[in-house]
Amino acid sequence: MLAAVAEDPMAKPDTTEIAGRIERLRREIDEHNYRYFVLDDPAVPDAEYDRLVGELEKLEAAHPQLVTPDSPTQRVGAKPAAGFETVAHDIPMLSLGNAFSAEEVREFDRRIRDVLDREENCYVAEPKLDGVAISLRYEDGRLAAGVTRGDGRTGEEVTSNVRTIRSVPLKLRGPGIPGRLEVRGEIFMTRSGFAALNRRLEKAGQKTFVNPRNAASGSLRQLDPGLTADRPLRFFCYGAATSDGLPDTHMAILERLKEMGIPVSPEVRRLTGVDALLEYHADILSRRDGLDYDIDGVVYKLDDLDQQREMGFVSRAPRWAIAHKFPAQEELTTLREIQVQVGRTGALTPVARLEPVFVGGVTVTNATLHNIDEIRRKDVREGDQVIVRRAGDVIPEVVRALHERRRKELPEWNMPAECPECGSRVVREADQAAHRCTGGLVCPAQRKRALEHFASRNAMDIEGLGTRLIDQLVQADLVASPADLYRLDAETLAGLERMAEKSASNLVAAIAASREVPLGRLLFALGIPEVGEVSANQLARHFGSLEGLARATSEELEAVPDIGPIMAGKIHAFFREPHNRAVVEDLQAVGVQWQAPEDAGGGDDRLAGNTYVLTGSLSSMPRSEAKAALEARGAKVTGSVSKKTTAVIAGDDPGSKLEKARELGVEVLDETGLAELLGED
Ligand code: 5U1
Repeated sequence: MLAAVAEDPMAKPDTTEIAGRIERLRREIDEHNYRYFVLDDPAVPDAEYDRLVGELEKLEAAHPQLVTPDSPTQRVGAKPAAGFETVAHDIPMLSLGNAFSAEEVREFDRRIRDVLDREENCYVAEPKLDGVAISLRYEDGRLAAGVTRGDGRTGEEVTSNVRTIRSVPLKLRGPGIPGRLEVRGEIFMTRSGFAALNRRLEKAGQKTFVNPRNAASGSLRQLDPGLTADRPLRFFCYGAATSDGLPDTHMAILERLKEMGIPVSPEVRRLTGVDALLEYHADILSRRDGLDYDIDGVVYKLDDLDQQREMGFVSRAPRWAIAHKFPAQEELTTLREIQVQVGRTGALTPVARLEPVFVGGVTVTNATLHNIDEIRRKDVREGDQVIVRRAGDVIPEVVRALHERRRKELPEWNMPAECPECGSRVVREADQAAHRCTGGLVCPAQRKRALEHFASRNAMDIEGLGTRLIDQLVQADLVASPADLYRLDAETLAGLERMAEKSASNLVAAIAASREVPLGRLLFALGIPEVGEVSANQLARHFGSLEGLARATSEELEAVPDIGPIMAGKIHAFFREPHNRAVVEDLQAVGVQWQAPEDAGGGDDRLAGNTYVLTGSLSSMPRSEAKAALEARGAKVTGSVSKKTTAVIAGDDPGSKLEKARELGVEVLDETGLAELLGED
C-alpha cells in the first residue's frame, strides 16, 4: 500500500525541499498509474489521485524550472506544426493470417508440429483488440516516439497525442531497461468511455462516432493533443519489435514489459495443445459482450522465440501466429424496404427488411430502426447500403447508411398515416418518440402482442404458447382476449396447422396450470401501461387484491413507493376503461385465481423512499435475499451509487461501489447495520 503524503504545497519555500516533494509526488502518481493500468488494482480513489496531480501541478506552476518532460503533468504538449509526419518503421509492423473455423486453427497447429517435429506446441493466447495498432519507442526508458501502423512499413508519427494517454508510461520502471525498446500494441476506447464521449458530443451538437474503433482512431488523429487528452483512450501492449535485452519466450517478454510498467491484457494465457486454444476462443467469445472493449477475435502465438524463428514468415505474416476471428458484429447489406411493426401498446416501430446477411453469428433479415427521429437522424432510405450490427442477444440494428454509395436520389421514408394492421389512425403524442395506432384491442397486431405478453415467462408463464401459435389463434378468431385462452380445448387446438394431438393437450394443461397465479404476475400480465414487473409486485404488496387496486384513486396510487404521478394516472385510467374491467371479470369467470403476497395489505413501508446499494458478499444471507428483504419493506435497491443513494451496504470484498460511496459522502453500513434496517436486531 502506498502512504499518502500530506504536505502543504506552499509552506516550504526551500527549492531543494520542493524538488524533493515534486519527485515524491511524481513517483507516487506513477505508482498509482502502474497499479491502475497495469495491475488493475488501484490503491486510492480517483479523487485522491486527482488531489496528488493537482498538488504537483501547483508546485510545478510555481517552480517552472523544476518541470521535466516525463513529469505526469506533461502529457499535453504543443500541436505538431505541420500535421503528422509519415515515418518509416525500423522494423515493419506485421499483419496476421486469419482463421475463421476450428478446422483452420487445427491446420495451423498441424503445420507447426510438422515443421518443428513436435507432438504438442506451447502457445500464448491473447484477445485481439479492435483498436488502432501502434508502435511505441522508448529510448533510455523514456517515451521517444509513437507511430501508427499505417501500411506496416510507414506510419504517422503521433507522439504528442500518444503522450496524453495515461496508460502509456512516459518513463519505464525499474532497473535493466534496454537502451532502446520498441513495443507494439493497440490503442482503443472502452465501450463505456465511447458511450460517454458520444453523449457529450451529442449534447454539444457535434458529430458522434459510429463505434469505439472509429472513436479511438479519430481521437488519436486530432491535431490538438489537448483534444486527444480529453478522450478516454487506453493502451494494451501485445509484444516487442525485437527481443534485444528481453527474455526468450513471448510470455516472459509480456511479463517483463508489465514489470516495466507497460499494460498487457489480463486475459493473456499460456496454453499447451490446440484443444486448449479452442477452449480459450470459446470462453472469450462467451464473455465478449461483458468486456468493456471491442475485440474481433483472439490471437495465438508460439511461445518460444527460437521456434518462432524456425517457423519464419510468409510474405509479411508470421507462420508462428494466427488470428482466430469471431463472427463479425457489423456487416454491410442492402435495405430493401422499411415496414412498421405494431407493438402491444400500439407503438409503431419501423423495421428494416434487409438482403440476408451473416452477422454476429446468425443470418439477419430484419433490423430495428427504432423510430422516425432515428431514421431522419441517420438519413436511412429504402434502397440504401447500410451497416447492420448484431452484438450478443441485442436486437440487430441499422447503424448507418452509406450515403456516398447512393447511385440515385432515394425518396425519404415516412410513417404511415393509418395502421397497416387495422387501418386505424396513427398519432404521435407531443414529446413522444413513437407513433401509435389508435385501434386498441381492435387491432389484431396489438391483440397478438398483448396475448404474447400475457403468456410470457415473467407473466402467466404459459409454456408452449409462443408468437407463431398466438398469431394462428388470433388469425383463426379463436382467441380475442386473454380469458379466451382458458376456453380452448385440445380438439380445437389439434385442428391448427402443425399442431400434433400430444402438443395440443400439453398446451391445454399448461394454460390450465396458469390459472393459479401470484397477484404481482397477473398485474404484470395485464399489460397496464408503464407497469413493469417491479411496480406490479409493489402494487400487489401494497393493495393485496385486484379489487383494491382497481378502486384506488390516483392519490392512493401515488402513495405506493416508486409509483409516480404518470404511472398512477395510467393505472387509474386503465381500470376506468370498461373494456379492461371486462377483461378482468372475464378472467375471473374462467377461473383465474390470484394469491396476494404474504406481506401484502398495508405493507411494511418502513423503508419507503430510501434507496440502497449492495456490494461485496454478505455472510448472513445471499445478496438477492437482502435485496428482497429491503424491497419488502418498501426500499428501492439499485446497482449504482449516486448522491441520491441513502446508504451502501458493504459485505466482504466490496467493489468500487464502496469507494464511490466514500467519494460522494454516502453513508456506508455493514451487516449489523443491515440487520438493524431490517428490524432483525
Ligand atoms: N493481441 C494481439 N493482437 N495482435 C495483432 N497480438 C497481436 N500480434 C500481432 C498483431 C498484428 O502481430 C504479431 C504476431 C507480430
